[in-house]
Amino acid sequence: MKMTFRWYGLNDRVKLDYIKQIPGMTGVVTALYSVPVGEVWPEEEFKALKAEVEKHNLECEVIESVPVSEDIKLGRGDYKRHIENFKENIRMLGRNGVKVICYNFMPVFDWTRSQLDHKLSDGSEALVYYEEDVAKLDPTKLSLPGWDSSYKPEEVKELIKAYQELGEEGLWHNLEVFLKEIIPVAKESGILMAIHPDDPAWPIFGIPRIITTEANIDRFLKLVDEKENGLTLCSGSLGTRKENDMVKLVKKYVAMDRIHFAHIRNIKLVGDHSFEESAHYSKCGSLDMVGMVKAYHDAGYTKYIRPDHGRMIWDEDAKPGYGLYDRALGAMYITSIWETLDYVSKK
Ligand SMILES: [Mn+2]
Repeated sequence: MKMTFRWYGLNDRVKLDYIKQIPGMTGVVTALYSVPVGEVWPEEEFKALKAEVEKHNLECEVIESVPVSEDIKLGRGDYKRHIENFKENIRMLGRNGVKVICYNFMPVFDWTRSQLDHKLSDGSEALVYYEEDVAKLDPTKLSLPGWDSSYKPEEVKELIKAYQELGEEGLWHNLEVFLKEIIPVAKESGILMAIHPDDPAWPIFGIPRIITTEANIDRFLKLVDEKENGLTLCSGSLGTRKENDMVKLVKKYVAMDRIHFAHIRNIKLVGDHSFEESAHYSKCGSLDMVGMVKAYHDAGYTKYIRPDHGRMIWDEDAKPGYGLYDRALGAMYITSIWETLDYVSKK
């Protein structure tokens, strides 16, 4: 496996110099954040970003994310032009040594939480999702870090209505249209596409979400049954549903060679539709972290892993979920499990 770290570019408070100091780190996962959703990424700008990463002896082989426009997900307006632009981005990234592109197909709202600075019992702050608090939120006024914040409340209202009318099957249809266009281009470009599951893994605010369960992932993989149509298996997203047995899912999809990127993090389930993000260590949450890492290790996984969100610890002031300290601890935890498994399997 290759251990990587999400990096938000030159404006990220977490510097490449710091990331390089985490033992075992091979690369960063990044994107061009200046380009509006649906548009073509300027090649020169990407080359400059990659050169900056490589100057720090880190690789730039995974993009998270190339965003998919609402028009593509809704199959309306500019969707055809946006799909062509998405293909251009795949070709450009392939030309520049990228191996994996992460994306998601979540309508309107990216990852959603009810609070970003919930104090855990050890004094650290974590992102949490409490069902009863989410029910009280006004989705038209909601904004979380990493979301596309360019929408006005009336636009969000209109989008929510459009998705409610589209429904789950309509969303599946538009995903299939998108995949049938882009996967052949990914194949030609040497790129593995890796869809990120919906976070949390259930519909919110009455709009559909589909990359949520084992049955739905099976359906997704069959829409275009090619290796290039793969997964970013995110344990903290799929793991929000108790019935998603993460160790089983890793074993199954890694054996099919469809996991191109792994997000490994822990969460503590505190209700059927409520959870708290926790430290990576198994005992801090509900997921079997060693079981998951072992499933990758047993399969001889050579692709990309990153620790996912971290808590805010040691008075760090950073983007919620994306500070340096706790994610570095997460990376070291996973790397240490991996080394131990290497060691015992050679005995
Ligand atoms: Mn994730």
